[in-house]
Amino acid sequence: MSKPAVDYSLYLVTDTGLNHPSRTLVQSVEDSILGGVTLVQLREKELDTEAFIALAREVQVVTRKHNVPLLINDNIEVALAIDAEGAHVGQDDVSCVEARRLLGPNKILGISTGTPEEAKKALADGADYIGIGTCFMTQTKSPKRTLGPIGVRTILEVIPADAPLKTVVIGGIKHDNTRRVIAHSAGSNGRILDGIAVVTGIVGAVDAKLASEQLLSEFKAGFDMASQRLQGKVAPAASVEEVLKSFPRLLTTLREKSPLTHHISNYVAMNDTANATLALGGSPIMAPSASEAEDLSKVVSSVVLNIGTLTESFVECMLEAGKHANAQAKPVVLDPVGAGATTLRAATTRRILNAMHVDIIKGNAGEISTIAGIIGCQSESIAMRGVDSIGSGFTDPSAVVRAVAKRENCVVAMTGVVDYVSDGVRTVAIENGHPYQGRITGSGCMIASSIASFAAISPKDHFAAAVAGILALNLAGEHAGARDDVRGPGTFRAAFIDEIANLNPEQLLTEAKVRTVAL
Ligand code: 3NM
Ligand code: MG
Repeated sequence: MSKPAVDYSLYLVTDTGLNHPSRTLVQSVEDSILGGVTLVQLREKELDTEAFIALAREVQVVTRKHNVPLLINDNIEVALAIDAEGAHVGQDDVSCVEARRLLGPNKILGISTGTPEEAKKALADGADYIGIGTCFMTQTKSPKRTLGPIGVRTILEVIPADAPLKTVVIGGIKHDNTRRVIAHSAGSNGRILDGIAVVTGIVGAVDAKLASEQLLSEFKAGFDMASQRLQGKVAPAASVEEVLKSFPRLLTTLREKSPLTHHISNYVAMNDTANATLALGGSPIMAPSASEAEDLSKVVSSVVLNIGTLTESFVECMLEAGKHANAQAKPVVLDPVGAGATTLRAATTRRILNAMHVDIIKGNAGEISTIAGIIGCQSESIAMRGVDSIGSGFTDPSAVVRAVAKRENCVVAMTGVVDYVSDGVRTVAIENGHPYQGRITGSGCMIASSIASFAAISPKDHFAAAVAGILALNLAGEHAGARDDVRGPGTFRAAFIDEIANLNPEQLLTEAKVRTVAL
């Protein structure tokens, strides 16, 4: 008998201890298959071989009836005794090579992997698939570190696109994170996960059939998103010229609609960001409590996550606000203040990027550089960033923002003497602004707020929102800096707020020094 063809899309991994008390494990397996499970692994860490074989035979009746392959966790003896379709081994179990020798060439063999090295080894050792994990914290396992979609992507990227090895993700996979995990983990080498492996989300569900249906449909949706993106099949965007022409109208609309932006801001800049938002024509709500994030997500039009003056409760609120904003399709702007300064800030930035879709990232060169490192964005100009360099510190700043935007599938704005914005396809440099902006605290945070107000008005084109948001404040900075009554940073700060309020929408067109940066 030759090796069976396997569909890895929805892979049920069992756990008697987590099985819903309303039914037997065998019933859970059958219900889940009726709901779309394509592959089953019997994982029983507590049973001796004899009891394991007895249970496996019961489960096998169901899997054979529905023609779904059954794999046995860890215990090759059991797999051989019942003539299962294959086995799954962990890094600490029998080796992949030994398992293959025992099983022979025609059985399915999978191995758990948590690092790129383990994945490469699995490929060399003749595994059919790898289980990549742990993706998220889960009660089923308590790893020291979770991968998140970013970590999963790093592993997918070491497997050649044409290698026969299949991949599934495991650990905390639920219907509400599946789509994002699949879409976000897709590698630049064209690798997309072949499936999701789920324990609690199925066996612990009240209705295992319904849970499986939802998981499978979310997997397919995520897979479609990933393949369209990798094939470059995204809706054509407006040209930079068209975007610029839309700015006066955007500011007018912003002032008419006065969109509400949820700010999880820092203590230093909170008052300035609230005032800048008001002066621009928007409406700020400063709300750092996780408990109100869901309610707010229904009424606000955009969200700013600012990691300055970071505390655990801010982090909790940001994760909650981001999750609900994603669910409500409200744009999320991340301001990773000092992301590289401490381990906590870098880890938090990684957590945020793993936990939600960020629509726009706005940071200075150092912060964007840290993010490039977190997401594994290799670029020569990132490596070349040195202490004695000038300006942004990057030899080619536009290449950096483009690379990060492309990899994160979002808009990236890098502020500095010259600001750069890219959505991975369109890239511009903005040469407006005033040196005093760099001499008051919170001016970058105010730009993030401005971008978020514009994003609320331009929900379909976040690139336009980011450019308009930066431009508006830079023009206000120029106007304030030129005023006779401005003698230094203190008077500038007040004048800056005035000039944001005084902006004439047409000035966004007539005074803009925005140039397209060609590839
Ligand atoms: N293996 P749930 S995580 C069995 O990281 C297993 O290799 C993992 O359970 C790995 O779907 C895991 O309930 C448990 O989160 C997954
Ligand atoms: Mg495992």
